[in-house]
Amino acid sequence: TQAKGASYNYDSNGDDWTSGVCSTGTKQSPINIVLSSASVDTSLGEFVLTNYDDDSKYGKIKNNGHTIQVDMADDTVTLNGGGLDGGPFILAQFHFHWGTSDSTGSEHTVDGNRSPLEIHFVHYKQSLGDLGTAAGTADGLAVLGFFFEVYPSDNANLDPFLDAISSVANKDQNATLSSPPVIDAIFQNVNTSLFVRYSGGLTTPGCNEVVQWTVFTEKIRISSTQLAKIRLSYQDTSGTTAIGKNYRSTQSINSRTVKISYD
Ligand code: SG4
Ligand code: ZN
Repeated sequence: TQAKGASYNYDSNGDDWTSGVCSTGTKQSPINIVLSSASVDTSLGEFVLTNYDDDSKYGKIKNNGHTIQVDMADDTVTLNGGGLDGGPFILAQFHFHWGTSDSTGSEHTVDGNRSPLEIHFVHYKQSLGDLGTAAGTADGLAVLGFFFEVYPSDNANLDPFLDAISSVANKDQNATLSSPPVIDAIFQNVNTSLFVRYSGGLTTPGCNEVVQWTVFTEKIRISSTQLAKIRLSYQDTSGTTAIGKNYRSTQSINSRTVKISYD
């Protein structure tokens, strides 16, 4: 069983929040992805991404005290293919996970290595009607995860978005996105044919085991200076305490198989 709506705090050690808040199931997320143990599946196929590049589809950017999130303005940005079960899926929002320094931050790790930043695009199965219903249904959600990597120079494509983040530094602040979001920077830099797939859950309470996870192996470049701007995001309305870290510790793989789309 899964408790819902409990408050949580990433600043503590261990499993990040009060015991009992999350499911204690066997398909929790995130995980450490061991590439050499992944099972090659060249039949997963290409993703079909519709309307991701339409800036008018992106709604407000907000600080919810746990992360920076952008909600979609409507339900017309969709994801299909890529070996996902039961598509199409509708993009609901995207958000970020980071840490207190460049050597930490992502939720998933690859061969034990943690990236400084991970972005999650949360989609729900169209046939289930809405995010809430899908979050209570097996395989109801599809989340796409992308890693960032530190690069010596700025990724200028990210600047408008980073400016928007700075305008929602405190909890409950929100703003209208006046410029293209990170989408261009991502899809110009990452080959979406190269990914891993596993069955897992939400990484925050109640950690529902309803997610078809996709994690891309190519990374998006970001400078250390740019990363520092994201860390100026606060968990309170007065801007006193930084969010700090907002990634969950990696969970046991148990008997799950991780598929990889390429040799
Ligand atoms: C973040 O806390 C988001 O703000 C949540 O979105 C999201 O929950 C949660 O992460 C878990 O998502 O891709 N990391 S994750 O597994 O999307 C949902 C909210 O709107 C249900 C609360
Ligand atoms: Zn997330």
